[in-house]
Amino acid sequence: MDFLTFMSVFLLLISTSCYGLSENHHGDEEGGLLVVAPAKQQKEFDYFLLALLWPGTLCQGTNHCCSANACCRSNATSMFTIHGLWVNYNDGTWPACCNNGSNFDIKKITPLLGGLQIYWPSLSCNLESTCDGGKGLFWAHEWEKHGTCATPVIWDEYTYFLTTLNIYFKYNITKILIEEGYIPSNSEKYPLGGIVSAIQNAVRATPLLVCSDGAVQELRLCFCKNFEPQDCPNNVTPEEACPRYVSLPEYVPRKV
Ligand code: U2P
Repeated sequence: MDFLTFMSVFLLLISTSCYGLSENHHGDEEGGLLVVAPAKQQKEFDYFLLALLWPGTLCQGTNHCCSANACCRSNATSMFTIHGLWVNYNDGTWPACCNNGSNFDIKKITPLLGGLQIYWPSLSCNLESTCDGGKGLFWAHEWEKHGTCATPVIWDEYTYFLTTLNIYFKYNITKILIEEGYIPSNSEKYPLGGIVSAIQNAVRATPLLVCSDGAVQELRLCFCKNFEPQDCPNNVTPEEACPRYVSLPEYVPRKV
């Protein structure tokens, strides 16, 4: 699909109201967080979730370097990077690996690779699991696990990555926080409520933050199927929950 065709589909989708498209289709979840089922049995998802990573926190755990690992880049990555565009059910579960015939093919996203390397890098040297039980790139994991379940809104790999980049650029969370005085720092702590309010004001929806040892590790934005922002359900586990005051560590390039 070329860019103009994509934008036409995108604009068509955003002209439809959020709630008109968001029906609750689930009903046979199994109580766990992960529901994996063959495509034919898969219920349609309820909402999108854009998961962003904070390298300043995640890269603190880096103990091995390689060229694929953005934690090892010499220029500081002082911005949220993309984890993935996920599709969830309203009850906190999500579908995964919905189309085994749709294995990741890097050739399909050639025009996007420059942007993906900067804004959607791997923060690890390890390969990730793929839906056929193998190992592959971070992008392969995200497309196969989450992207293949985004039908009927997103049907193909190129549109999955382009849509994710578009939403990421539209809601520039790093810029929103810096403008409100939430500057990456290895000494400051910030009120969680202040960070949430800054994003609510800019995006008009409530994000969800995930922490590790009191440091912001991930920030999630939720969207209706027409990509209008919606509040994220507060369904993080107690281990992932953020304290009332959080840190936003500065990225320190690794030398390992
Ligand atoms: O939170 C741990 C991992 O579970 C998957 N996850 C979490 C929340 C959610 O709403 N949807 C979802 O898929 C993510 O798995 P990954 O994409 O990393 O394999 C998340 O990292």
